[in-house]
Amino acid sequence: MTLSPAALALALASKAPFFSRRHRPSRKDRSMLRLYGFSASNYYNIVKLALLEKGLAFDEVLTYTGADEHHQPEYLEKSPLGKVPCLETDEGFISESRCIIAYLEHAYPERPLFPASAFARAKLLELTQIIDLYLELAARRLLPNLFARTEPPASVANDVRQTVAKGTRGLSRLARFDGYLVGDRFTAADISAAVHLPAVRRILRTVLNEDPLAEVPGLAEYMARMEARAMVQKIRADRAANYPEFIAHIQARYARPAP
Ligand SMILES: N[C@@H](CCC(=O)N[C@@H](CS)C(=O)NCC(=O)O)C(=O)O
Repeated sequence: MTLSPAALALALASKAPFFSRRHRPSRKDRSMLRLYGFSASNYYNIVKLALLEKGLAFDEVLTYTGADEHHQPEYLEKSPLGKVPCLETDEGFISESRCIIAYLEHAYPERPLFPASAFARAKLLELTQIIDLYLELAARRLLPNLFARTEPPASVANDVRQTVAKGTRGLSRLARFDGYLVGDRFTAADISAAVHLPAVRRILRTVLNEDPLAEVPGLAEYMARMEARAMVQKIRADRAANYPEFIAHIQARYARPAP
């Protein structure tokens, strides 16, 4: 990398608002949807995969993390915690991936991502919540170590290990891996698994050299079926293309000043 971190941060910051990619499936648009974030982010990809699987037209607005009072403060008007993803609709902005998916499901009921029955829907949410809270959020604690290639403190490593072990047991009890995770068609549960589980495994393998999810019977075959889906392949390709720029952003935005 030849640019200084400060120059890079500036380049990325000034590029973000103008960079926009358009997805226009054949169906006529009813409204404008713009997705803010970046393709290396798994939470961004939860919403992106939902939009793609539902066949909705949307624009992507490249936006990185790290917004605060001094850096891209206008983004906080869209996403109050400065997190990605954020969806712009005709009525305003929504952050938090689950809330965005809930909105999409109500506003665009065609190609549903949730089962019809209230109970089945709640069971699906129970499963995605286990993936979010006990697998993804736990593994995420090791991201600083992944990026900095450092060892986590033993207490953090142990906490993560225990939470992921608990989440893995819960996932095994609740999900079926012989078809789709819930019911007999692709749902938001499959989106959660297809996007978050590879991220969790990558983080744990790289930082702790462990992969508890590898021991879940049927998961490998299930993941292979998910990987074969055209829209999953699209988010994988977009993630790979965005990853180097995302890493440059991390280095520029979060690098500690020299002591
Ligand atoms: N609960 C949020 C999590 C989103 C999230 O953590 N996104 C990451 C990128 S993958 C982010 O914006 N991190 C920056 C931050 O937390 O300030 C959601 O479901 O959308």
